[in-house]
Amino acid sequence: MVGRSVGRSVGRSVGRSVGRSVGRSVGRSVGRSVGRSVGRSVGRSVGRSVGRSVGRSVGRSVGRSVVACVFVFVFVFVFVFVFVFVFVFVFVFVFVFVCVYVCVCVFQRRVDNTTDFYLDWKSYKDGFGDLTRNFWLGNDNLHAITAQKNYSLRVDLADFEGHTRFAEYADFAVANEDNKYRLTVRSYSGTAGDSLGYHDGMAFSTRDRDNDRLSDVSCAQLRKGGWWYNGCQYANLNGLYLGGANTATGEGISWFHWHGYQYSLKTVAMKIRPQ
Ligand SMILES: [Ca+2]
Repeated sequence: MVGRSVGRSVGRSVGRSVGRSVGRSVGRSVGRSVGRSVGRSVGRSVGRSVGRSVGRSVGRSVGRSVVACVFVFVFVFVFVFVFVFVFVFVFVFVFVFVCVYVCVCVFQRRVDNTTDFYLDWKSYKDGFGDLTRNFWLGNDNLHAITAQKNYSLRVDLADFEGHTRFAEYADFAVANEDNKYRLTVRSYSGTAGDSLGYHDGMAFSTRDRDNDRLSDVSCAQLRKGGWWYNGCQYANLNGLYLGGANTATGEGISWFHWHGYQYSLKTVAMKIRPQ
């Protein structure tokens, strides 16, 4: 009896102990496995969801920023373009209007060497420079103005020794581009001598358009200007700014009947007045 009782007691004790141990072990193992699996699954799901959400949000934000930048850039560009266009248009319109209907119009001026006048046909066609200093108003503008009515021309010259001279021509006109901006300049009077009359009837020439009377050379290239060259010139008011006496014969801003070919004048202004 005692043996059975002890055997049962030991058996139960051992069985419980083993059962608990095995149960705990299996429970932990299964728990960990299930926990990891569920954790991974939930983690992936939540990660994807959060990633998509953040990605969309960031994408939308960046997209909006890019669109805003492009919009601002286009707006500023259009604004600046329109502003400059309107400003230039109004300025030139007022200038030409004043020239045609009001008073004296300066269409060429030289005061220093800061502006290059050895330019091409297109530059002389459209005009260039700074209207407050050195400039050429443009051959199209010159034609548009002088085609309205009769104009006279006055040329004011100054040298580096403080002397001034002038030349006036009662008739002055410039033809259109189809006629190569041909010059009409007649009826001289003044103190500088008639150096421009030699150019009456001449077409305009530039470094890239040779319309002078010499077949073997380009006077514009030879004399470094844009002008109504004949064969070649007595006046070269769009020549190089060489600052007084020089050895570059005829390349400077020269007026032959006052200082000859080897003197580049200090200041020059060409003006027209409606008659
Ligand atoms: Ca030629």
